[in-house]
Amino acid sequence: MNECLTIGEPLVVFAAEEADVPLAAAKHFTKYLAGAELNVAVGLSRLGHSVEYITHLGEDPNGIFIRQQLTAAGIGSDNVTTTSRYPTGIEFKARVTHGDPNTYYLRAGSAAAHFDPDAIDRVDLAGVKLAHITGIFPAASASTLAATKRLMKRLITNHIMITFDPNLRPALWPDQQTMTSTINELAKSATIVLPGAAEGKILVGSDDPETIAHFYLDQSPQTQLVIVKVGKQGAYLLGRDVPGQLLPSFPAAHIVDTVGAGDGFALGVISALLEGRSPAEAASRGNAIGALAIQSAGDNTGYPTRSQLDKFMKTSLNETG
Ligand code: KDG
Repeated sequence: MNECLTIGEPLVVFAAEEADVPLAAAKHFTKYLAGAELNVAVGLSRLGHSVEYITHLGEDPNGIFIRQQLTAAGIGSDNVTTTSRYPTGIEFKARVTHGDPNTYYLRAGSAAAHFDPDAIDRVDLAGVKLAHITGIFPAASASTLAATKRLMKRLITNHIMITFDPNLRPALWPDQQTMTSTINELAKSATIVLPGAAEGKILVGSDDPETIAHFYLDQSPQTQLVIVKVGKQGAYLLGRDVPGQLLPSFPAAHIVDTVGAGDGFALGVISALLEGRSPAEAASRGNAIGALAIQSAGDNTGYPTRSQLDKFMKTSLNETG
């Protein structure tokens, strides 16, 4: 089995070429692979880590595209099942020169949303060191929520580290209260929680990083570390044995597209931890990959190779002293 595992809904994203026009007016699109957890898997594999992806794909051209991309990226797909009954999810993404782009999804009732929770019992966990879970997959349907809970239970029983990114998608939840209580409940099973400060405002009632970190550490003995993404300021880190500290962000030469930055952050944290780095080094690498992610149009196309990462971190740290 691979050293890392993740479960999620893969998407084909059509990213508009024309900048600063509404999606309705865009005529030219480039096709990319997307999906928060899959973005992390793509980045881990690019950095030389072995990773397994669990999902359910439609037997349609988009499902075929995703499978080809998984193979090309070297991601383990023994736990990728298919169905001819439901379609693979699709996302359309606008292009903007400032801020976050509008997105439009065709994912309700997708193949991934019909993931069978019983499939979790067949996942081989031997050798898995870390599993990455986000709040997107459990939002897709009752069965994906059940599957996520079942997987987290198995991971805890097998003493496997869990990183959890709330990745709030309000449109996928029936209401904000359900979203908040379910996400916070899932976070209780995580070893490391990776919320954004703006998400903290919704989930915890405060965007103060220290308050958010204390909330997640206090609510569960399972949680050892919280790293709060604080946008341009970087990331705030607090753990049971780790004093609170703010790790500064890395400069981005230019911003092309902000989507995928949060997954890039998770990728940096996870890859560094798998390599035995300290929590502070992990958060710093998260900041670095977040900065690289926003310099590229695809959701995961900006994630670095090992040499690109080393060069970027060295150059940026030298520049900032
Ligand atoms: O975090 C990036 C993701 O938002 C993107 O790749 C698509 O999974 C996706 C989603 O739900 O938005």
